[in-house]
Amino acid sequence: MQNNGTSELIQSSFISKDLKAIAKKALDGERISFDEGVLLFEEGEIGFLGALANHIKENKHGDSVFFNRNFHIEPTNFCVFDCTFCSYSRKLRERGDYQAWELSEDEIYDIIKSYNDKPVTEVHIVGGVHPKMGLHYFANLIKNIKEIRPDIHVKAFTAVELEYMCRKAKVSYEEGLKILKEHGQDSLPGGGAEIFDEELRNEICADKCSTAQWLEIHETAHKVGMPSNATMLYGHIEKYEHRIDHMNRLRELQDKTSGFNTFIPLKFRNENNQMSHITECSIIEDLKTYAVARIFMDNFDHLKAYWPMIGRETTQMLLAYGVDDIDGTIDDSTKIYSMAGAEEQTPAMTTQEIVTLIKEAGRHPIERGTLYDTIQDYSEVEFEEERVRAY
Ligand code: V47
Ligand code: SF4
Repeated sequence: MQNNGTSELIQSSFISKDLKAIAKKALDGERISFDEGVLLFEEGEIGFLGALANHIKENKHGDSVFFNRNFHIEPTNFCVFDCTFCSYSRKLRERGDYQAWELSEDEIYDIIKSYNDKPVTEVHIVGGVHPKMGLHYFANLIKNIKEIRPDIHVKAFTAVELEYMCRKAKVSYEEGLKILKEHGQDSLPGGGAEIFDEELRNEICADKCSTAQWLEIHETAHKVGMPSNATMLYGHIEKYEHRIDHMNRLRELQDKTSGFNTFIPLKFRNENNQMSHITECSIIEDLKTYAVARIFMDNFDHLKAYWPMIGRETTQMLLAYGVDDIDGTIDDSTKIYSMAGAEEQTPAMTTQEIVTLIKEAGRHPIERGTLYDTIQDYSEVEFEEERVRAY
């Protein structure tokens, strides 16, 4: 089925023969190749890419846009690694810095308890890699969190944290992940992927888990029954072929395991880090990156725009470029992007605000669980006090 003018795309005289051939493939549900992905970046203008990506998105999900009610816990921002794009971490020697923290176990439980009367369904736990917080500490932490809040989905620990935990505890990834699963961890977030090209990875995050380790940890998680997400850090020193290479490696792993829930491109933000000399990419580049991701990653069901990182208005626009998910209410519980210069200094949206944001873009808001089970369809829900905006 072709809609929203997509059939005209393959007839337009402004579009090259090669792009038309790619559009036809994508519209027929055929997978596009590495070189075709690169060509989309190089030659596709945003109207063309948006129409194609939107067609694919609507075939998968109609005009639904998913969000969840969640909050983050970041146990610490002390980190043994030194990623050049990171604005968030501090070295242990910087103890006392006003922007450094390490939460005690009780502080973490108090955060969980503070949500006791709130209808959140997910807690996202990630942080810096602290040498004293190991596998058994975190396993016990998750067990206690689940005792306080048995119904909550625990999405925790990037592959970077997991690689370090397993290495220090001298267990295989499979053993480590099984221990965490037995203690109540439900899934893995997508962080730490950055950019898979080994040469670039060596330039921006040389000392943390390698590409091969990131992929192996996610493959193992899928094998032991823990689904996961995948991210890509874009808009820094990478070129288009590196973005396609990154997406291609994920597409190949997804063919093998079907364990990824969603793909999340993350725009590099340049404040307060060792890469501040790099200018942030344009909004056009954001739209292109999401659209090409939607077209290229045919075996990923969902494409997420993480609004605290990219901003609310760009998020709304991305709903026409293949995005079907905008993460959650967050509740001012993450510091990763505010410290890197994102507009959202205290990211939090009420359910009403997130629903309004989606409705303003002409879409149907659906509250989901972490694994995309529908919790509530908000398309017909009227809030007592609708926000009014003068246009
Ligand atoms: O891996 C760090 C990124 C990631 C910067 O799975 C930066 O649902 C831009 O992965 N500019 C961690 N990005 C966050 C993450 C995530 C976020 C939301 C949802 C999910 C999910 C996962 O943040 C890191 C890195 O790629 N990051 N610094 C920066 N200056
Ligand atoms: Fe540490 Fe993660 Fe920051 Fe890298 S991105 S320095 S692993 S907190």
